[in-house]
Amino acid sequence: MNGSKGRRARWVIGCAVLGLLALPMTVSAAPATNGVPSVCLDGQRIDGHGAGSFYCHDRDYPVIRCFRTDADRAADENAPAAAPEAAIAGSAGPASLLSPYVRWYRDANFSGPSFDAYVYEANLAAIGWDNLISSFAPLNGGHPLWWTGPNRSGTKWDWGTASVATLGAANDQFSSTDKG
Ligand SMILES: [Ca+2]
Repeated sequence: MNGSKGRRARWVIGCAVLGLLALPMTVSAAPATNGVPSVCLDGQRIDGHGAGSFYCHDRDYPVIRCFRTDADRAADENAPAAAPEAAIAGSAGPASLLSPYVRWYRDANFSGPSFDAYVYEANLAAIGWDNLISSFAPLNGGHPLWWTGPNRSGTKWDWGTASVATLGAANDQFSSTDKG
């Protein structure tokens, strides 16, 4: 089994997704630059500014994986295949072993497109989520912190480990988030 995983790791690079064999692998051959997120939808790289319309996760940061349904995202997050890929990209490989600390939503009451965050997101604009978040639910006992500016700047918001269905004055204001 180890040999099989090794072969996968060599060609699963960038946005490529196992199982979508019809995709031309050259499309996503360029690995993500460390620290600059690359956003993928169904295995194809897209403009990151559109990611707020989909169901995404950053487990393989700086590769942001997006899907058209929550179910497709869940299937990807539950699949082990991406772990060696993160190591190849020279990125936060250990993050693949972690769990998400929060799911945030575009709309109030935990509805609309959403994002499962595993890592510090210093600039939500880079992943298409600047000033969009309207509700959130901590995951795995997580304690998300929020800022109205990028890089933990501006006003800080902290609800502890509570889920928050409506953000009041903080609605559509967040530009960075991290674990508390
Ligand atoms: Ca919103």
